[in-house]
Amino acid sequence: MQFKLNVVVGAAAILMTGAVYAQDVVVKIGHVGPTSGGIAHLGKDNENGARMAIDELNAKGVTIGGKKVKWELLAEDDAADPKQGTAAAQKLVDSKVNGVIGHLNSGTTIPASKIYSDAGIPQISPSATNPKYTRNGYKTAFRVVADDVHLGGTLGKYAVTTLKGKNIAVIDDRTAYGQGVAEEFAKGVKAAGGNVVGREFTNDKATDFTAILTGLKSKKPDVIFFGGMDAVAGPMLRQMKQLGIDAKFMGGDGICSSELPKLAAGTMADSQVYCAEAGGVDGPGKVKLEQFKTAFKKKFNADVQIYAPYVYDATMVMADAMVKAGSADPAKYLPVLAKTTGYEGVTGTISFDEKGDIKNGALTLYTYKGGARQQIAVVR
Ligand code: ABU
Repeated sequence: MQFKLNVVVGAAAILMTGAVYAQDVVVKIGHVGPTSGGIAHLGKDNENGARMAIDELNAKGVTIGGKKVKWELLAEDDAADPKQGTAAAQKLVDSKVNGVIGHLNSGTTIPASKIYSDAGIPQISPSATNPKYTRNGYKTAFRVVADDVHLGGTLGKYAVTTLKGKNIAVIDDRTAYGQGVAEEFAKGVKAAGGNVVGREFTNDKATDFTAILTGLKSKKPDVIFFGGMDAVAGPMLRQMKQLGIDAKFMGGDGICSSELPKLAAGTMADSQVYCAEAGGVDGPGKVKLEQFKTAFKKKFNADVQIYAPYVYDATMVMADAMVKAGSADPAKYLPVLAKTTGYEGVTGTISFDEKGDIKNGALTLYTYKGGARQQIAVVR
């Protein structure tokens, strides 16, 4: 006769089934993003990307050092607020997570990275693009997307050489991401011989842009770039329409979501908006990304917004390093994670450089037609 007994001792669960004896280890992966506030739809998208990876790892029955692993997701909300971001980071450190995926915003990711570094806990951001994140010398900080230098510079050049922008205006939301990407965009415009005719700013919670847009209208911009997120870009597009400004509208990855047409309440003209995701894959590798998007839709009954595939890859890269190291102890798998080379994810090939940045990061340019995001090209 068989008997079954579960004994839980600390983080290890011992399962005895007759003559079979197996020991499970519990690996805790922290995830942080804004699941409340104006960009909660992006935070939930990220969290679902992590959940997808964790569920798959559990279904596969992954072993580390010969022991079957039970993967746990500890999801925290930072509301895109730097203070809540550091509080969430400290909570995860206190919970003894083995690694962290997040945060979503550069403004939360950068201050939180010190807390993870002090605790020796590896952190991979799937979406924070401000270059400073990986330039503080923290060995625990990684990202799987390109940075704002690449993103803003490429979009600045595109505005001048492809969109033929003559009078280009720049607005940002004064966040670590928005201001940074806007500055890189302006540099890219100037390097390509373009003309920045207006430079304005708002904040990441603003809803009324009438004064800024009215001021810019007199400068007759043919392109307006916004450094910020889709929740602000949507109302800005609505107000551009109300004020009769028919300029092209550009932004970085923060506006490049599936949700943007809804946030703009149907006021976007076809091929009016151009943006870029700070990653991407082309050619045969794209099949895996499409399969991911289909599976994601089936599981969560929602389209991918922007970053979910990057969160999925970040989680899988972290798990892969633990498996290769034969340990989920941060001190043991961190050196293996840092040496990640040629990991084939759904978002392309992931290799880290000495700073923790992705090597040879791609960008995917998009426009919107018929209320849907349409890919233009993947560029490096
Ligand atoms: N990369 C765009 C959104 C996230 C950030 O704040 O960097």
